[in-house]
Amino acid sequence: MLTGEHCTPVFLAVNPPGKLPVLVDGVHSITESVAITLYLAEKYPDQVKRS
Ligand SMILES: N[C@@H](CCC(=O)N[C@@H](CS)C(=O)NCC(=O)O)C(=O)O
Repeated sequence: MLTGEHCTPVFLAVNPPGKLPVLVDGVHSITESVAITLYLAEKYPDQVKRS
């Protein structure tokens, strides 16, 4: 963000609102931090630490 990379055409092609974070996983492009967290927890359930 400090360099303005989130405003470049390459980044805006991935996430038009220009917001971070974005997770690109193969054909999937996921925005919103909560959605990314849920996606990763579902993809890697063995890595989820439960208290
Ligand atoms: N609700 C979004 C918020 C995303 C957001 O506002 N990100 C900020 C950085 S924390 C951002 O990209 N700001 C750049 C801008 O608005 O130009 C999420 O949880 O991912």
